[in-house]
Amino acid sequence: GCGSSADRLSHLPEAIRAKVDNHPCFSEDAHHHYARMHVAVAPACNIQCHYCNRKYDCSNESRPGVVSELLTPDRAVKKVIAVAANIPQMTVLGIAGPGDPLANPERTLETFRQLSEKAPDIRLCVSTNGLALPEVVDEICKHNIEHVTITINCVDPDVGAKIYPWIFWNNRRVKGRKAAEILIAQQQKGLEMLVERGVLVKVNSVLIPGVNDEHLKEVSRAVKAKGAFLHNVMPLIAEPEHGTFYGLMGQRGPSNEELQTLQDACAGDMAMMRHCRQCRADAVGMLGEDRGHEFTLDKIETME
Ligand code: CLF
Ligand code: SF4
Repeated sequence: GCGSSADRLSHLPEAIRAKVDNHPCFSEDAHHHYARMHVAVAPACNIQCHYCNRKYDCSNESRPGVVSELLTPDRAVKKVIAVAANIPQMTVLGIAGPGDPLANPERTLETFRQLSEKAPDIRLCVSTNGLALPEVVDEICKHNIEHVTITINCVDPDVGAKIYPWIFWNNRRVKGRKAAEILIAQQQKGLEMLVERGVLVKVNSVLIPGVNDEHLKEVSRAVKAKGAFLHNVMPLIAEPEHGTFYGLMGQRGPSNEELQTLQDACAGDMAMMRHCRQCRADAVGMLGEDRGHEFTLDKIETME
């Protein structure tokens, strides 16, 4: 139903409500009052999505065609502390790229480690394609990360083979259906491990018309059954300047209507996220707002 925002959260257990009531992505209501920021510390990726253009930010969470400025963990921490001092609504720090945060475990985990010490009030959040997730779950929990997003575009390797040409796995490149099989297994395992440890998991799915549109209902059912908290179906953004869908020339993105119809079809007991803004990997501010230009490193130096 469409009750007030308080009603939307009121069915949740208190412990979960406390984790989402100021997280702008995990609670639709919170995004009117609270801000997030991202630091772009993670350049590498361990898979290839057909919809990715490596010159830009990871399209699993980001608007394609955007290049974020890469920071070292030390500089990123400096930036977070400066932004927190200037934007009191900033409650969440996310790492979402520009590549896959968990394909850069030293850089990502070092940033979290420092922040959990120096800024313990800021909630930490990370998004990933899931391939490296199972092996870092315990480390993630150690740094008090309560929110994780996994991009899951399929649970069927035949569909996956149309989305992922290859993955990098155990020091070699694996292609085709086999690659999709490994990726899917890792994503599902990571999801289970996080749920077991009480981490709230959001699943992002990129809606690719003609490739996984019909299949996403099954994805939604599967991740809900495993305990995902929220499902965020995002449109593939196919822009000419971003290059064509690498494996399928002329691939289009969905219309607003197609996106909404699918979101409605997926909506069951698990909440659907409908307020995602496909942020850049260095976004700062309320969702849909980007104040990153106010906090470039040279400006931060002069604030100190
Ligand atoms: Fe960032 Fe993502 Fe955490 Fe939010 S964004 S890592 S969950 S703090 Fe939010 Fe931006 Fe959509 Fe992501 S609106 S792209 S869902
Ligand atoms: Fe690109 Fe992100 Fe896919 Fe990696 S996970 S290939 S960065 S879209």
